[in-house]
Amino acid sequence: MLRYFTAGESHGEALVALLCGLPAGLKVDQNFLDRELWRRQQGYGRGGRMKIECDAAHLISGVRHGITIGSPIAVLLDNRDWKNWQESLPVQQGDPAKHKPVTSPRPGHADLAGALKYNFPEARYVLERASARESAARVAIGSLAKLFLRELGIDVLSHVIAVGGAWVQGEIAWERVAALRDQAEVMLNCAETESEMGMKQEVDQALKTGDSVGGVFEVIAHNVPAGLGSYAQWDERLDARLAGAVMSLQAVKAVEIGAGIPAAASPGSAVHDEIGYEKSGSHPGFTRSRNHAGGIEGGVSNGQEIRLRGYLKPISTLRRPLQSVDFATREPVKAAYERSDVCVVPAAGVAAEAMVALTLAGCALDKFGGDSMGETLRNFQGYRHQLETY
Ligand code: EPS
Repeated sequence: MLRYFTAGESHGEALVALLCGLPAGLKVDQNFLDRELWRRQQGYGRGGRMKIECDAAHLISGVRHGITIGSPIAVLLDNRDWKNWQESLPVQQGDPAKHKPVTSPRPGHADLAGALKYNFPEARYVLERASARESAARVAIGSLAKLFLRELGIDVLSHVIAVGGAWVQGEIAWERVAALRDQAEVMLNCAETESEMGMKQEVDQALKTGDSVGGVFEVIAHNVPAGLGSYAQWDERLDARLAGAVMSLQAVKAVEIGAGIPAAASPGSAVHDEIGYEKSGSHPGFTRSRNHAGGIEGGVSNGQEIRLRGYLKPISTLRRPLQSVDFATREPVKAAYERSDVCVVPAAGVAAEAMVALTLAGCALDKFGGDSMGETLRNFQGYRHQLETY
């Protein structure tokens, strides 16, 4: 069973992630981990914080001599910004005059709900943990899940299909999304140049007006075999597990699998993916006319590409703040403003890749088991053989 946790506050000393259940003997490529962390930090519309941070995964347990050893993996990510917060957010009591309370909650942020829940008089502690900074820790362990999935031939990537009102039209093929992975500079991680320029204009407009802008990313899991997940019990359904995993990311307000949203308004004949069979050729097997199901039917992967989309609300910290109330006086005031991002859709896509990879790795380990990679791969090959000779 694959289990994971994260800890850490946005302006604390470090983020920590703990991943338990990866088999022993998986090669760990440090450069890959750090590249994934770099990818999450990119994108047009990020704020000043990304000029401070330069995320790197410090593996402190569970990996020796470049391979996993079956024990829990702990990863540490330093917050470079910590040096600017040591006096205002010390672990010990410190000097209360130097604390930085957040005195008016931002609509859309966790500020008010969190303060009410934990009975805090202001929102500092709430936003420190609710912050999307935490997603860096998920990317660190998600990249380990990706390395595991690679051994099974599975690859997971994202691309941006909308920022504000600027949308990509039609489906983007896997190869075009894969080509984005190695880009040296990331604008909006969009595979279509013209749409990306439209997206950039949406961000520019938000920058100019002191506003923020959301959008949609798509995550594709390529080469997933049929049979991950199960319809046998509600919490074993792959679509439910993926939707929950991606929805858990900061600012995601909706998750769509395949053509989920338009399908609701279409007749069944226009939605379901007709089944064929290819008898000849090097890969005989079942075929599909299209992939409206997004690679999942009945909560089980069906052998098609898994495609899911995350819908991101605009960032809730606004330079031109909305109306709020002062925590202490209850008088109307503008919501708090601290340095912030204006658009984070590409970064959220990378974090969603991590959540999809962790979910698929968990499902694969549920199915194939194994304490060592040799054992897992042997079981996996046996299952592949079963599929190929079905
Ligand atoms: C965030 C606010 C900003 C973002 C942060 C998420 O940080 P700061 O308050 O330090 O300017 O940059 O995201 C990250 C630090 C990150 O690594 O993604 C928030 O309030 O959610």
